[in-house]
Amino acid sequence: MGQWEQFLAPYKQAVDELKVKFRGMRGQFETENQNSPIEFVTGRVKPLPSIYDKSLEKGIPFEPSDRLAHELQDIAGLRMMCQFVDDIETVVHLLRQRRDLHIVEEKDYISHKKQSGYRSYHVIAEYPVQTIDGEKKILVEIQIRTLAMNFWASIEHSMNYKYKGAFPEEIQRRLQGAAEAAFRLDEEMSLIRHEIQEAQAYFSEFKEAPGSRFSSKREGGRTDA
Ligand code: 0O2
Ligand code: 0O2
Repeated sequence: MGQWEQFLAPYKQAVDELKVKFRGMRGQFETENQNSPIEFVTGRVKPLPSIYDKSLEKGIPFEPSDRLAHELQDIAGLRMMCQFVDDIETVVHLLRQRRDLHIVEEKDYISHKKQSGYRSYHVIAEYPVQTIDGEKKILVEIQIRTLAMNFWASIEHSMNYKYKGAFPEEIQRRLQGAAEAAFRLDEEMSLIRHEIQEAQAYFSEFKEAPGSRFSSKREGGRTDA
């Protein structure tokens, strides 16, 4: 096994384990018929070219090392997407209570958005991975954000690839405007949160009822087959 492969193996294991655990949290809310603050969870191990870019940026030698593991906090990355801004605090609270990880830092880019317009809540945690050589503690970065924040970040991230961070002024201005529009969308949705959740509960109950077939109001709201 190559040196990098060996170095990254516990990160892969951590991402795989935490995806199952965090998706399990959502499942538990569903089983208990509660609105889940978690909409969906993704995760990835940072690809080597991105590790290379970031180590160059931070002036760290590009080689598997303790220094790299300590200074690149997002080699293992998880994302938890929420419907509403308030859910983010709920999710962070749930993470703080967990005994299988230890939070070492929190970065609130929601109250303090980045200059780009980026909003998200980051939790850096130490997570113990059990390996055949014993326990290995590694850092994981958990990004918690709304669907609207995620939409904006994904678009901006791909634009970054094209412009390599050097956006033309007009694009930068529009992206900042779009970030504010996304935030206003979050605020508007929060105002009707109760109605949205009632409708979602009704929809899933209706959809799952034996023998029922969902049909829209436009079709007369018929439920018979
Ligand atoms: P791109 O273009 O680089 O974004 P599965 O567990 O099988 O359901 P899968 O396919 O293994 O799912 O991966 P998952 O969990 O759906 O998410 C992978 C994608 O999410 C990756 O996209 C990452 O970009 C993104 N991602 C998820 N979590 C993080 C995170 O914490 N940090 C960062 N930076 N990215 C994250 P791709 O496929 O690599 O494409
Ligand atoms: P990728 O491709 O997603 O992995 P620090 O050392 O704390 O000063 P660092 O390590 O850059 O700075 O951490 P920071 O700023 O908390 O951001 C880490 C990750 O947050 C980034 O990882 C992105 O995933 C996301 N992020 C931060 N700022 C932005 C932004 O302006 N736009 C978008 N789309 N995402 C952002 P990477 O390694 O940059 O990228």
